[in-house]
Amino acid sequence: MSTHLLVLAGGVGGAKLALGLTRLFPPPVLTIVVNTGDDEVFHGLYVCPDLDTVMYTLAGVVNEETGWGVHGDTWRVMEALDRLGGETWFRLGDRDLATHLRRTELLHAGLTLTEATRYLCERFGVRHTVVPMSDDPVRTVVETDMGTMSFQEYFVRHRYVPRVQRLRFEGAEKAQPSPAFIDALAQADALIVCPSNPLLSITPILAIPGVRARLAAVPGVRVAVSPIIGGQAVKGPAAKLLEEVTGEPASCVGVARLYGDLCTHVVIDQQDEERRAAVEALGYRVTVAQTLMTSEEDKVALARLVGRLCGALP
Ligand code: FO1
Repeated sequence: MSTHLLVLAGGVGGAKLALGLTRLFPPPVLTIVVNTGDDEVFHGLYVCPDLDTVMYTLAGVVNEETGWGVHGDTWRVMEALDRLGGETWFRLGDRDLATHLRRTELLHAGLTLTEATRYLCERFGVRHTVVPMSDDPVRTVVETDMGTMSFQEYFVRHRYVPRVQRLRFEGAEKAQPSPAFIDALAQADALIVCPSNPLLSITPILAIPGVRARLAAVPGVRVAVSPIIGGQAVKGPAAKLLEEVTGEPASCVGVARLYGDLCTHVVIDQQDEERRAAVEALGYRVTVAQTLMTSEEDKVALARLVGRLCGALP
């Protein structure tokens, strides 16, 4: 039986599987490591979209419609800012702003991002370990046919319309994994790569020196859930981006190829049954399942399947 599961997550898809896992495993079993390449400073505030998406989802306060931000949030600050001629293309809700204010205060007081995240999670009643991939700044920079831009400019301001030529993870070469990530790399009996955008959410984590090799050395099962279903992304630019960067039509086969030696198992959706043999040909054990997570039961069901594959559940 596995006792420690290392979970890699990015935005909305990652948060959903993470929620399912937290329903099945007590806090000491899981370390949820989250991408911080999307982080950006807005209005002087330190915003961590993926960490917050996971935290809000586990706390049960996420806006289910968007997958990010706080349920029932209001926009009075954005409205006022707009009247004052401030930049409002990145929409920060009033309650969400409190998170960024507090995080920024804590960081200015000298806490690391790991410590600030632990503090915020405690305040939101999240008992499981949610940690940034690194306490050092790593920024995803997107080189496109419309110029080089920050991740959020590409994703939100330009609605991922620009054609991506290359992704860079600035600062990654000097970054260290966060302390809890280092511990989990040493202790984990299995690895779970959530159905997050492989290029935007998982590759930044893998870009930290030594991480990819140490993940590939996690004993036992290392399972990735494909976020591409029937050639399409459930949400966001994953399919478009995979096509632009790899030059191939997006599919679970492309996702599996990208993960290479990182994983031993891949979970693909039942709509992709016909691609099973192609993924197996890459050397993976393949499980076909319903991977679309709409209800809480779906999230728990997928988490149970992944937990069983890892040998952590009977
Ligand atoms: N996504 C949008 O499409 N538009 C927004 O205005 C926006 C604001 C925002 C504010 C806080 C936050 O934590 C996330 C926010 N997101 C927004 C989502 C964010 O861009 C993405 O979730 C990730 O960075 C991709 O994983």
